[in-house]
Amino acid sequence: MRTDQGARLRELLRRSAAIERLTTSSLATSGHHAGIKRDKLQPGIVHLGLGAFARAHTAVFTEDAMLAAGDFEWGIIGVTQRSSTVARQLAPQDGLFTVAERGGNAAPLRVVSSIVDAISGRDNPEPVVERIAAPATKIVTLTITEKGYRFDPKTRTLDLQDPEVQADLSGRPPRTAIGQIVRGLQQRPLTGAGAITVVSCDNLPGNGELTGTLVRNFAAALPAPESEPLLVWLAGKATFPSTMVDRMVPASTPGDLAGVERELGLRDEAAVVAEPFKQWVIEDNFAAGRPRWEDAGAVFSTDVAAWEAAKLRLLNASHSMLAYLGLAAGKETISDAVAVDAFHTACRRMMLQEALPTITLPAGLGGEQYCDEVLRRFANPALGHTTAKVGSDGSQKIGLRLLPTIRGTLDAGREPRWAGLAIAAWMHHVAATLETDLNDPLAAELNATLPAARDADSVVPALLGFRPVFDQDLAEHGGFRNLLLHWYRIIETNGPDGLGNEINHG
Ligand code: CS2
Repeated sequence: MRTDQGARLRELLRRSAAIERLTTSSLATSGHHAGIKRDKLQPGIVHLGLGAFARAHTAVFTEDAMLAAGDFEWGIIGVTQRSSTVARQLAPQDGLFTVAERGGNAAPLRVVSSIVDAISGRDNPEPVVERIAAPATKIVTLTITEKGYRFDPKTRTLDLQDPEVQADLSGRPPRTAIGQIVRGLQQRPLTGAGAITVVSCDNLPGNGELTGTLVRNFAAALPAPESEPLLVWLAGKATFPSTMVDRMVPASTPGDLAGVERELGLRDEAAVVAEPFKQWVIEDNFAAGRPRWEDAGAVFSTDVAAWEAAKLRLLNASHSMLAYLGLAAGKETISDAVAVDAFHTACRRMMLQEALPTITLPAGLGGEQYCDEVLRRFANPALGHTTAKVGSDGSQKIGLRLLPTIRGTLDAGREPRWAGLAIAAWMHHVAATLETDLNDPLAAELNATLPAARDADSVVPALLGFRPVFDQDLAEHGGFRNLLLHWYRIIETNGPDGLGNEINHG
């Protein structure tokens, strides 16, 4: 047995020593090819937040747009935020990486070539500021996740008490995304650079308007001699269109990288896997030109707010719901969770009976059809999207995804039975997960809020008092509290089967 393992390990080492790393030159001899030749590509976009989503979505749309239009001035300078890993992975690969689609109708594997440079924003903030200030840069795009904005969701303003924001305001090389943007924009009049567009691609309602507000909040908090000219410049030279982005992109696993290696014949440390579906709805408000993303399938719309509300309250809300129900039932992936009939039913009812009545759908979006499509996408067994990943950062997500539906349903005099189940499942996840294991930027605060006892009567009122998520009105709503207690008790005492029975009984 041990000899077998040793032989396998030696074989693996032999093969990985022989396998070349993905680079422009190794790719040229591999039989595969990248879309755009490196010497043609000029940088035009700085992208903050170079996670798997950005690589499988924004970088792909931008490469397709450049190829379709033959306009190669929109190369992307990617900036990693909290960790430098992706910058380190892409550097020896000339910025090249693979996108492997998983599921029915998957396209063949492709190597994406729209990233011209990758910088670690944490370790090298000055070059990030320089790149944003550079005349060649016409657009800054962002996928920094909800927590990256460092804002107060109730007032939708920058959290000026956040120590990182304060440190950036005090003049250190900026490490927050908003700080990097503002310090870069502040330099643009000095570098002779003109107008610029800042495009948020995160799951936040009114993400463009919000980003504009946060940028102005940061600028206004600088000393007057700096803030006054900057605010005038921003008003005339910067736009902040809203967008709705959609593609399910799990974190790549060692198995994913090995699969890509087998198919590509080269080692790609930055490969990403994604579902075949992708969508981008963008408000057409660009101050200094843009790629022809419409040639790559993006839709320009004057109704992005409606698209975003539909996506957040239908797709993202049920994604979170499945994550927490799945975690309570020991399901590792979203596809395993949605395969539980009762969970599928609960999700569908939450969308159809509760979320849909609270939103005005954009023209061209059929409500029921969209919900069924979303459930089908969740069921993709090849994706491996983990409940742990989707369930991370709950304190940042549930207020945006589930609470508008709950408030709307309560205001209409009805019980938000299914959205309430999702909140109870989140509470259960928080209470059942020790602070060190809870993947949430407010893990310490949540833990401090929890009483020692973990029963429904202790946990539900305590977490309802957690003000970063629930406002006082909702926390004091007796019907809502009883609903959470009801579901929490069932999750806690009846286990997954009991929960399934209760859901099936309506
Ligand atoms: C997910 C999203 O992790 C999560 O919170 O709900 O990342 C989701 O996969 C995307 O928004 C799909 O477009």
